[in-house]
Amino acid sequence: MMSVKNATPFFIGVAGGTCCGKTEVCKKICEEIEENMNSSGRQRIIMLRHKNFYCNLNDEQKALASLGKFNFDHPSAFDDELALATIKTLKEGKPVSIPKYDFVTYSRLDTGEIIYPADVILFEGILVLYNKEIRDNLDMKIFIDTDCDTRLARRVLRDTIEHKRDIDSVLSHYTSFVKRSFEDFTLPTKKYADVIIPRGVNNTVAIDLIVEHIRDILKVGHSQDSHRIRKQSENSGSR
Ligand code: UZR
Repeated sequence: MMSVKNATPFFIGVAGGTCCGKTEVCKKICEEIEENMNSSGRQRIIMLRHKNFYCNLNDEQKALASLGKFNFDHPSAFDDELALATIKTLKEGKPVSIPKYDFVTYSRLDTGEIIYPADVILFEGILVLYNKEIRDNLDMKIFIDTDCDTRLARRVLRDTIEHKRDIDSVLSHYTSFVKRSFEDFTLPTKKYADVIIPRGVNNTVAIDLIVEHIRDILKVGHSQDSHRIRKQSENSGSR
C-alpha cells in the first residue's frame, strides 16, 4: 500500500447514546472546516464509524438478531481489535480498507472501503470511548449528552420509518437492550471525555469552539497540541 507522508492524523472520538446526534455533530464539524483539501492534496477531515466494525454474526446470533433479540449495543458486538488496528494504520499515515457492514444479513460485505489518512479523523459511535486501547489512541474525546426522551423519540422515528420496524418491537428492543447497555456501558464512558456537548447538534456554541480548535490544529500541526491535551488528561488524574 502507498503510504502518505504527512503528520499523524488527529483522532477525535465522538461518543454518546443512540440518536444523540453524533453523526449530525460530525457532519456539522466537517462542513465548518471549509476547505476540504490542503496543499499536499490530503483530505483535511474525515469520518470513521464504529458501526463499520460490527462483528460478523454466526447463524445462531443471526436468528436472534432477526427476532430483535441480539444486543448490538454491547461492547462484544464490535470487532475492536480490527477498529484499533485500523486506527493504528491510519496513524502511521497509511490507507486502510475498512469493512462495509450489511445490517440486513448482519455480516460484512466481501469488499471493504479504502480510507485515506486525513489531518483530522472523527471516529463516532455509541462505544468509541469504551475500549481503553482505542481510547488511548484518541487525541480528543467528545461525549454528546442529549436527554434520553429526545433520543428515544428519534430512535422510534428512525427505526419505524427508515428501518420499517414495528413500534412494539422497537420499544421492547429499546428497553431490553439499548437503554440498559447505554446505562451499563456508554454512559460510564462520559468520564473519559475531554469535552461534553449537551443537546448535540443544536449546541452551536460548543460546536463552534471545537471547530476553532480543529482549525488551530490544521494551522499548526497537531503533534504539540496532542501532547498538550494528553498531558492535561493525565494531570486531571487517572480516570
Ligand atoms: P446509533 N443497529 C441497527 O439498527 N441495526 C443493526 O443491524 C446493527 C445495529 C443499531 C444498534 C444500536 N441497535 O443501538 C445503534 N440495534 O445501531 C447504534 N438494534 O447506532 O448511535 O446511530 O444509534
